[in-house]
This record gives sequence, structure tokens and C-alpha cells, in this order.
Amino acid sequence: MKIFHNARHAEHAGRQEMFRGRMVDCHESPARLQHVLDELARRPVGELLRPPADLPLDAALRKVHSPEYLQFLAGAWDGWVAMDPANATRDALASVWPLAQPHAFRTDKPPQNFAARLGQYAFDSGTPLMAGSWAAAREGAACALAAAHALLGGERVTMALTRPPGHHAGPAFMGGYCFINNGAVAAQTLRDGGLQRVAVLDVDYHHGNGTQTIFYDRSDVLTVSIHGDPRTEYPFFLGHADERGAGAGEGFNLNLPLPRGTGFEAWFSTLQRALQAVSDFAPQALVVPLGLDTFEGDPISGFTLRSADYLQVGRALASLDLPTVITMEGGYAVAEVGVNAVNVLEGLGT
Ligand code: Q9C
Ligand code: ZN
Repeated sequence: MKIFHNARHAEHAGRQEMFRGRMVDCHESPARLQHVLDELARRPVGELLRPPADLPLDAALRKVHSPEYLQFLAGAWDGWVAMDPANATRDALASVWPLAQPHAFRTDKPPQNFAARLGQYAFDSGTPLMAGSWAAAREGAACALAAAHALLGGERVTMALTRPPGHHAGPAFMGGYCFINNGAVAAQTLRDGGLQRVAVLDVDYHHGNGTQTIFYDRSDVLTVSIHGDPRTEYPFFLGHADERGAGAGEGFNLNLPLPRGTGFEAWFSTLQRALQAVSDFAPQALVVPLGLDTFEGDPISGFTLRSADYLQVGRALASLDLPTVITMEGGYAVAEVGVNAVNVLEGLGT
């Protein structure tokens, strides 16, 4: 198994996020990835690689994200510091939005104020952006691109071992700790490499709203997500079972929300449903945005999977017998995230 890891991930290290009216330490920390690397040193289930520098990354990013959004991300830190030199000591967080209600606000007059521009692109105030965020996110996308290319080259299982995560990032929005949608970059690269149908099976605790939105009107990429019911769980405003895709994409999005408190048995039978949907679609490859925040000890999530369960998750994914790209998503029980992630990889084999 080729594991492309992001050697620049620690350049993104958000300090605090807004949570219920106060600032709390950011859950999405560099230590998470270090724990996975440490566990891989103990259990070398794959070969650790840097993504090649000569892959066409900018072209791959433009296939998934709008040029305006990419330009915003590339210049966001400079824009933040230009507002006020003192901002250089603080992370950028969104705090004002053009609320989507009739007659409330206009979106046809692009604001020049940076705080307002951030509010055009960020959907929450929990996603800190700092000096190294763009470089870290870009290198993570390079890992996803490399993982997809390796699959096209004949590998059976590859991984983009990276942070910040990606599955909440949409065509022109960031949020949920995500900036660039690594799973979507991988899926689109597989399509562009000549595969006719690609499936995305998102097993993070949170609905993969960014990925769903990117592929919502397309029939060539099936998106499936198992997640906490958005009526009570983040990201709240998408992820319901009646979202089935639009236009040509109708029938090619499947959401499987589960109540907070769901344990492994019910979760695993839902995974079987998801696997059946994937196999009915008859894809040539699979992308799995892998969140380990379904773990019982996760501080911000509500399912109760145990460490040993992740071996079975890996084996179930392997049973599809499809070339598979894994992207690293959430998982905030930091001390256990390495064991849980490597258990999935061990279950997957090869
Ligand atoms: N302070 C991913 O797992 N904030 N994103 C929850 C806790 C948002 C999770 C509130 C959680 C986003 C990739
Ligand atoms: Zn998550």
C-alpha cells in the first residue's frame, strides 16, 4: 500500500475555534497526524511516500474548486494581515455572513473588506486559517492527486495521509476544518484518468457536505455518506436521507444518517447497505474519506465504535474488491487516532 503523507501538515495548526460563544482549543491538531505516523512506524502496513512534485496540481484543483475560491485561499493570509498588522498574531476566523434568506442581504456586490470576504467563503467560525494553511492544504491535495495517480498506475490501495481534512470543503466554500476537498480531487483525477464510474463512500462521523455538493448533479460519481443525523449533528444544514442528487445526478447521492449514540452493530449494518449501493453502481474505483471520529472516545462526536471494530471496517471495504483511495478526514480522540486509522488499513490489506 502506497501512503502519500503530507510533510507540510504542521504548517497548519489552528489555535482556537469558536464554539457556543467562546473560544476553545482547536480539535484538529498536528498531533493527530503524528499519532498515525507513529503507529505506522510500529505497524508498517504500507510504504510512506512524499507526493511527486511534478504532478499537475493546479489543474486538478481547478476541476473541483472555483478559480475565485482558489484565489481567495491563496491570498487569504495576506488579506487578513493587510486588514490590521496585529492580525499576524491571530488566526483568521469568519464572523459575518450573507445569510441566505430572501431580501436579507445582497451577494451581487462583492465586498472588499477581508472579514466580509471570509464570510463569503467560510460557512462556520470553527475553521481557523493561518499563515501556513494554504501551503499545508495544497500539499495535502498533492497527496490525494498522487494517491489517485498511483491507483491509475495499477496499485490496489493507496492513501492520502494528510490534514487539514477535506470533505466539508465545496466548490467555493471552506468549513469544518476543511479547505480543499482531497477526496473529490482523488475522485475527479480517477475520472480524468479514464475510469467511467467512481464511487465515494464517506465514513466520517460528519456528513460529507462538500463532496456531496461538488458531485450533486453528476451521474459519473456516486456519493454515499454514513453520518450523524444532521437534525442534531454538524454540519446541520445538509445530509438528510431525501437528498438523492439533482438533474443527471438524481439517484447518485445516498445519505445514511444515524442517530447520535449509534453503536457498531447498527453502524456496520448501515455500512453493508452502503457497500451494496456502491457495488450496484459498478464503479471502477472507490474513494473513502476516512474519519475516525466514529470512535467511542471522540470528544466532538456521538457514535460508539471501538478500536477493534476498525479492523472489520477495513475488511468490509476490502470485500468490494475495488481499487481504493483512502483520504484522512476527522478523528479527534488524538491518542487513539493512530491505532484506529492503522486498524482500517490493516483490515484493508495489501
Ligand atoms: N467545537 C471533520 O471531522 N465543529 N470536521 C464542531 C466542536 C465542527 C468536523 C464543534 C466539526 C467539524 C472533518
Ligand atoms: Zn468528522
